[in-house]
Amino acid sequence: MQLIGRTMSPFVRRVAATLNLYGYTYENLPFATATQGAEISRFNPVGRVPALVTDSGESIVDSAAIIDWLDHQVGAARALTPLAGPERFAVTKCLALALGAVEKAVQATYEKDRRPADKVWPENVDKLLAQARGGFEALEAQLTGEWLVLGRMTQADVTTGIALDSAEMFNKPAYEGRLPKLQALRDRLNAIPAIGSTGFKG
Ligand SMILES: N[C@@H](CCC(=O)N[C@@H](CS)C(=O)NCC(=O)O)C(=O)O
Repeated sequence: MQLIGRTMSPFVRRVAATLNLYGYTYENLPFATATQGAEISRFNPVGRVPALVTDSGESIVDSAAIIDWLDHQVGAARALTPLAGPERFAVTKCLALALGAVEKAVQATYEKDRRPADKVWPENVDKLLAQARGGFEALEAQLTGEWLVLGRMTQADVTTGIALDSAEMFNKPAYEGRLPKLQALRDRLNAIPAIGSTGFKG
């Protein structure tokens, strides 16, 4: 399989970590969204990462669709998101918050760094960061035990840890002193080689 995109993207990274946790080997094609849009569009007509090219040559786009496909490949006993029932909803509820928060964190970075200086709208950067913090703070409030839900590591934990890593990589001061429990969870997750090894290294 081929994973398209750099693990600097939290969406790519959560797919990379999930592939590792499920024991798949894959080739990473680390195309950059800012400079290699044409290459990325060969795999995803929407021009975004990640895309996953399966062994049969099919390209699946969007981290949620890719991870759902992988979950069904490994089956209910190993899937990090339960395939059905109330347990699935418990995980997808957290995923919506984590993905929403990190989408806002990414948008804040695009707003700041991808526009000509005179076209940056600082109030919008602040709004986007406040939205990102809102999502992470809701997850912080929910974390009362070792894991977010179901008393075991699920995709909710994997994605939340990766989302927080990315948000802090983009803008550490924005989250300082607000998320101690999530930061501890993230550190424990990064100690798992399948997850920690996917961290962006430049
Ligand atoms: N919902 C998508 C979001 C993917 C996404 O926004 N990827 C960003 C990289 S972090 C991207 O490709 N941005 C380039 C663009 O939108 O032009 C997913 O989960 O895969």
